[in-house]
Amino acid sequence: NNEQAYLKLLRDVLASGTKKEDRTGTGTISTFGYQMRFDLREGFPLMTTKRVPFRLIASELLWFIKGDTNIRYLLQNNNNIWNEWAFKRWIESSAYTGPDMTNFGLRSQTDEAFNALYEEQMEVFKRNVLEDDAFASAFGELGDVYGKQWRQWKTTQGETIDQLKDVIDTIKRNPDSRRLIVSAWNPEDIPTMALPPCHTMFQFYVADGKLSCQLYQRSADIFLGIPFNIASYALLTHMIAHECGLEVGEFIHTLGDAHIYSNHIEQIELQLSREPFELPRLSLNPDKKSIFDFEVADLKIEGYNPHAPIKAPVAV
Ligand code: UFP
Repeated sequence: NNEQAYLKLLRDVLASGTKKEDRTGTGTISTFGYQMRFDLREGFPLMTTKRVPFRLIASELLWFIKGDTNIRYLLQNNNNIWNEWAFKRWIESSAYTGPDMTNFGLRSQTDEAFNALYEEQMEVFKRNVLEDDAFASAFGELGDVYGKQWRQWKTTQGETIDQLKDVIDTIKRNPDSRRLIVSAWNPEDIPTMALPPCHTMFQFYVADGKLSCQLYQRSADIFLGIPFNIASYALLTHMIAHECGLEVGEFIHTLGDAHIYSNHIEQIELQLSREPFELPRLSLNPDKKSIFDFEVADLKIEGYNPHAPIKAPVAV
């Protein structure tokens, strides 16, 4: 089934990846250039060899689709996946007066006393973003990340381009187009992003009444990031197919620097020792016609009975 493509990626990079240092100081095993194909009609590619939290994937995708770049919406949906990136900007700013949080990602994993301090500061940070409007606009903001580029790409003429709406309109009007592209990679805006986009650009393709999507991802944390990214783009493809009256085709995932962090190896061995179960199905609220109207409750996963979750430290 579809999950095998991902399990093969884990095995391939473990077997033939090269040791490579990285920005976070963690160390990786890495390969360059890799492709997986998922036939979306076979089931929804939410991995079953470890539990992957669909709720977080759904709220993050809706946040992108809204064009939102502030973590407040995510926190309101009890979604903490972007916190570290915003937190980093706060502790590096002159407004921060708490204890030294330099290099918190690595230190919180090895130093228990530091970790307690870090968790306390993170709680303060989250509370401020949720409750204080001025703080939220200053430090909940991640800069010109995905939502901004998808929905409000700045032009040199001082206007904005809604790439997502435009691509959906073109799929409806001219499905044979070979220009069905959304790009999040905006070189001018990279310096003002908390994290330069990992999922860099995607293209749609319509044939035989089916909508396919290919994503180019420049950098891929194979254990923690990729299962999220696969489910997220599979969900986006389903939602756009739903709006355009098309069936779903394939999701094709093309990776640039595909890496396994050195502190994820044991977790991967555990995952590879497990047998995959049947993939779940996605159900979209049929009363919602436009992807811009969907809310978290309109996106449901059915028949998801995975193995237990596997925890691993995230490299920041
Ligand atoms: N990463 C992903 N998927 C994502 C995301 C981040 O795999 O959706 F936002 C990982 C890739 C890499 C790190 O390990 O986050 C980003 O670091 P860098 O910018 O140095 O590539």
